[in-house]
Amino acid sequence: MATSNEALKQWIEEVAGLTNPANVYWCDGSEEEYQSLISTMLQSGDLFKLKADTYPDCYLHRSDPTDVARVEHLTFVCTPDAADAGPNNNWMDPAQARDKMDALFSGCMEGRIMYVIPYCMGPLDSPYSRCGVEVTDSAYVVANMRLMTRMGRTALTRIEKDGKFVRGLHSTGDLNPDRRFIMHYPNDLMIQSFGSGYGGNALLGKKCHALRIASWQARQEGWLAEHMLIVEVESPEGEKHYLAAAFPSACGKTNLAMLVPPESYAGWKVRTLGDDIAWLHLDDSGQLRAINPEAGYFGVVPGTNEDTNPNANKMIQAHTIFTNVAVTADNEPWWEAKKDGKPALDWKGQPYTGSNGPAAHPNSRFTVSAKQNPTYSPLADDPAGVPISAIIFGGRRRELAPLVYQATDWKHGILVGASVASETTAAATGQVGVVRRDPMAMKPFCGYNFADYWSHWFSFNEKSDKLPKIFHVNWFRRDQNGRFLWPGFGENLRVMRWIIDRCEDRIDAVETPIGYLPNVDDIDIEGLDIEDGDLTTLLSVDKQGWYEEMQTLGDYLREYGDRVPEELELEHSKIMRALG
Ligand code: GTP
Ligand code: SPV
Ligand code: MN
Repeated sequence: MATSNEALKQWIEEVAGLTNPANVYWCDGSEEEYQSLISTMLQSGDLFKLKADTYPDCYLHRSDPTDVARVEHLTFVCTPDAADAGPNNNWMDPAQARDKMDALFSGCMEGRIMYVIPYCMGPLDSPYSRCGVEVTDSAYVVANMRLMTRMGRTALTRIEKDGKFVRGLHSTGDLNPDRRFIMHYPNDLMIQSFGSGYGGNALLGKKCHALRIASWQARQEGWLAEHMLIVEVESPEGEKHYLAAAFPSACGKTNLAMLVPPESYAGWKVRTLGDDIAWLHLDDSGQLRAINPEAGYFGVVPGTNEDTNPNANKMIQAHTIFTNVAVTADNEPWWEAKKDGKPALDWKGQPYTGSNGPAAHPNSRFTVSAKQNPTYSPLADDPAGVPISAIIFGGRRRELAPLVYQATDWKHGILVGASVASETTAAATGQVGVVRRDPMAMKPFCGYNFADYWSHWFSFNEKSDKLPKIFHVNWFRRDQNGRFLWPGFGENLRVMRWIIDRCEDRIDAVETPIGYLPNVDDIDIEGLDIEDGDLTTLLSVDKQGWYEEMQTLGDYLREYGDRVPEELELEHSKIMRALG
């Protein structure tokens, strides 16, 4: 496949010169191509075929046991001035990073095929979409990119029309964790990733492009690239709302985006627009609109079953690539909380004994086309995106954060977003269960200084008087015995209903120092199995606890020095005063 884009042609020649592959292959994105990649990987042992009767066209990939999650400590933003990357990112001088990476890439594809993947993030015909080209030596990456993005010939046509594209160079290298780096050069719209074959490290359209590079572009161009799901909620009366929610990794986006209404919510419909990333633009009328740049899901497997997420459970029964799950004796995939079968081999392919940790890796994932989702909304392909009524922030907090509260206005909402803190999860390497600051759920993904990012959020206040209302939720409150106080999953619709009623000004709320909370009677618990007093606990504000929380937030904001917008400091001191 040739291209009329000279810059692309030249870059591919340059990269081939550096990496020295046996072959250069331009991906066309066809089904035949996908199936032929699958055959190659079945032969090479990169994939295992799962039981075809029950899991047709499903495969298992076992990644290297040292390569099972994002590596935040090896991920860098390379801007000429370190201050532009900010304290929220690892930084390296771009020239130094280039030298380091070029040395790693030199000759690294010898004897391998170099795949060229043109891809489009967002509907092919949307003015909000942006393209990229990923060059990789991993057939697994190509197959995943086919499920996750609009890739191949159609994307190349758009690139030739746009002229502009993000360059991403990836090699699995020798998977040595000491030679693993994920570098971003926002000024050059370029990514270099070496030494990992896993998810967010290797599928460069996702976190590297659609969040880190896109957030940088978005600031320059006046839009937002966020770690948010997009979901449609339709009431029995036919009233539709679109909500965008930012939760940190493995904190419930996929589940909320695919929610199935509880029995007592007959007539309510929930449809999925996106489960991980939203690009948000103001239209000419000042309405914030969202597109999902992705075309598939790379979702957490453990915990998925017919009760927690029946849609996902159905969705991953065909045409799915599983990464790092266990298998049963008759070759069905298996993971913790799965209701049938039992594990024979664990995620490493070793006999499962029960004494060697979980059978499926806690960050095992499914890759599947969004079209497989039984509640897929065709509006995900609408070039104009959908109008957003509410932005919801949330985290995984066993203490303090109430079930839901509302910011008093956009500016306060930015403080609420900036104050997100959450227990770490298996989505990134490192300790699990430690509360850390994760502003707007973007800590690992904002491609520039958070202080500048908050200023950018404030700039929207001057551009529109129709901005969405902002909320904060927490599905993960627990009692002293570790029991979840809120049933979560499908029941979260009850909270979304309150949020929608607030957006429509149909319902009043309790004013507290941290924002508006629901009257206890206004969260519908009909048909819900919840213990007396739990809802009251979930909807109360611990003033002393919040005062301390706001103090630590103040310390955190001070790490960003003079660049922190004055408006944010003002919002912070308002809350401190109200609590003090
Ligand atoms: P990334 O893909 O890493 O960005 O994660 P995500 O935010 O899409 O997380 P996901 O929806 O996959 O949820 C991760 C884990 O949280 C799974 O194990 C779920 O079972 C669990 N989870 C999701 N929603 C809820 C909830 O409402 N309550 C409880 N208790 N657990 C939940
Ligand atoms: C996340 O960690 O937030 C993910 C998975 O969505 S990955 O693509 O690996 O980043
Ligand atoms: Mn994510």
